[in-house]
Amino acid sequence: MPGALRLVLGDQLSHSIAALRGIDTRHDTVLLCEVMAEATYVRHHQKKIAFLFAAMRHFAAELSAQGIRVRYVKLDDAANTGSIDGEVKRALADIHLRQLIATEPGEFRLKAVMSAWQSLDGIDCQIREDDRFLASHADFAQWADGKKQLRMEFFYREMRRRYNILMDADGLPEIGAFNFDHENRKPPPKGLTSPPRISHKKSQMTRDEALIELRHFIEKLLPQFGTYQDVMVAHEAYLYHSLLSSYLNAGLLLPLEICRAAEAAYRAGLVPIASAEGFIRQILGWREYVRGIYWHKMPEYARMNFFNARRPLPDFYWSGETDMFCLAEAVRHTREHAYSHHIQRLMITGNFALLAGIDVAAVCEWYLLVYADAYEWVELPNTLGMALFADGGLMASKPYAASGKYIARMSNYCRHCRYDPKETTTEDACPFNALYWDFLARNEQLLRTNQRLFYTYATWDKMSADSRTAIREKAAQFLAGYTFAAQRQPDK
Ligand code: FAD
Ligand code: DLZ
Ligand code: SF4
Repeated sequence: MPGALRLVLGDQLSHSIAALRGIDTRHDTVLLCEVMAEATYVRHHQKKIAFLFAAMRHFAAELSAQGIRVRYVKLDDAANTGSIDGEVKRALADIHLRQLIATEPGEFRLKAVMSAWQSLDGIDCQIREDDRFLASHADFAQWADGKKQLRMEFFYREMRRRYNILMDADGLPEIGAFNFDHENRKPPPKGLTSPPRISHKKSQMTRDEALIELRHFIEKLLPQFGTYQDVMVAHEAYLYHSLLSSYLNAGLLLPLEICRAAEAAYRAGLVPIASAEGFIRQILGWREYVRGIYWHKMPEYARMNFFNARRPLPDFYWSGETDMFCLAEAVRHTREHAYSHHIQRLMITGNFALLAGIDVAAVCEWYLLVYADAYEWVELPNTLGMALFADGGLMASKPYAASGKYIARMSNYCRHCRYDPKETTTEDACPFNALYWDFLARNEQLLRTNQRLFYTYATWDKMSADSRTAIREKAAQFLAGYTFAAQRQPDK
């Protein structure tokens, strides 16, 4: 039969997706399939699966409404083979199609499966590049090749120039600087709460609703985004964050339209430069950068473990049952909303795992499992590279290791905690303090030569031998007192 089978994966729900381009509505069929293999390769959070399946069904309905023939396979369809590979082959055979058009996958594990379609007997298969991303694999490789160290800031500057975002008429960065990060590190003022926000039921998500959330964010929250970007407040899960990552990663919103909307709000005088720039940097900079690193370095990247961290994941990552208020709070938000904001992911759960030397693969699996926006291409570099420094500094110039003093400065958590962030070795001392120094001492051979840690090691050197011993004993005592579960996962 003439016509092509056009595959749309669960995270490719964009009407402009490459696989749909040039569609012949008389002869082509679009395939979307809910399959067990994707739903179970890790035990995704229930909210993620509910959101994605609902979004897939709405997307299929939108295509049908445009007169496009859609083959939608539900998870419980009797003939469902349980995998994308199986469903593609079953559809090609059922409809007698000889052409297959797909968009490359986001995750590495599907690459080989999809490449094999190119050798299917009698099938003309095209795997198209996913051009929703703003840096192609070739762009990233060209930028990265020959560089000893990769730094997001330089990549981001190129992206700003290439897309002419927040640049002035002379081709220079708006207001004379590419980066206003120094204005985004303020501690939380007393009484800061999350502003009211529109939140659609994830089970009813469509692009139209995602656009309403985007507009609400740009108008009401973006003006303060920069100021409160790095703060953490007890009982406030969202603060001024956009909550757009799930929609963006599934394809309901596109990165460039979000950046342009933020830029337009700045140009209209509605949003200060530090907020617009800080927000755009996350999407045009960090998001593209981590995706570039992932595809540039996989599959070796997933096996890296610079510090040889092997300690099992503590039980409290699942239960939230710990006296450390910051960790209990981050896990509570994660369990309730399948969300926690960036600084909680990096400086609370990530920082603790780094300091305590938790097994890299176990931590990466936890992040992939608990968040609604989790896809390996974005989760892995953020966890393995940024939070755990397990790539030895490819992504970050020094480990994001911090003591309780940082958490006390950037949050009000410590006021709710039984521990004291000013103490290091006393009975009620904050565990992060001894763990911080213990981490630096334990990994001295690997880290002392890092120029950015020069003053940190100088401080350690100035401590008396007795103090150093007491700190290391405190850390050992703390770690020995915790239950470390071997890969326990939450009951769902
Ligand atoms: P906002 O704070 O409003 O930021 C706006 C947007 O910028 C986000 O929606 C996101 O698309 C993008 N962004 C911000 N920071 C990053 C970043 N570091 N990398 C890539 N994109 C970024 N993000 C995911 O989308 N999926 C993940 O699985 C994921 N895992 C992470 C694991 C760790 C250990 C860390 C430290 C970060 C992780 N991030 C992940 C990045 C970031 O934490 C989330 O994108 C963000 O918290 C999503 O919430 P938001 O939409 O409210 O973000
Ligand atoms: C995450 C996910 C889940 C849970 N289920 C499906 C599914 O049933 N069908 C599908 O096409 N995609 C699903 N996805 C998203 C895929 O895992 C994602 O498309 C691949 O990881 C490629 O990036
Ligand atoms: Fe976390 Fe330490 Fe503060 Fe308690 S005192 S909330 S453990 S940083």
